[in-house]
Amino acid sequence: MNTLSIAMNHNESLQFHGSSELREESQTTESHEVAIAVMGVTGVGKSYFIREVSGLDVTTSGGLESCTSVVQEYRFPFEFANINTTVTLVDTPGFNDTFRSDADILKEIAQWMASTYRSKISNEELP
Ligand SMILES: Nc1nc2c(ncn2[C@@H]2O[C@H](COP(=O)(O)OP(=O)(O)O)[C@@H](O)[C@H]2O)c(=O)[nH]1
Ligand SMILES: [Mg+2]
Repeated sequence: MNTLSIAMNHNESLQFHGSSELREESQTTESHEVAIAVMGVTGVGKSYFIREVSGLDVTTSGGLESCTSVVQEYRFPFEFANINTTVTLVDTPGFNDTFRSDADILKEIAQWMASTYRSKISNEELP
């Protein structure tokens, strides 16, 4: 699975982070799974963005109090350049959270990445 992250901020700009490996792999292999972590401070519009892009039922907050308290995956089919892909947008607890520290949130995101990577390895080892 390819991984990418999107960092959102209140200036309505999106920063995309991905390795060159991602770009090369996308062009040369049959890898049709992409996971994108969406990160940013609480209230910036992460859940709203995921709902608009995926068309899935994603709960957004009414204000600055956060409502995404754990990492959540939203998986949907997406056609890109005539290739059918499956995209997983990962809604992450916002930094500057009402109830949790940034370090705690970063730890949870890292744990999600590690477990996803481990499950990818074990899937590939299956016959
Ligand atoms: N009109 C409009 N409202 C937005 C947009 N992005 C976020 N919002 C609103 O801003 C509030 C916070 O958004 P949310 O996605 O819950 O923020 P999150 O904490 O980053 O997940 C919600 O009430 C959203 O409806 C946008 O692009 N347009
Ligand atoms: Mg949210």
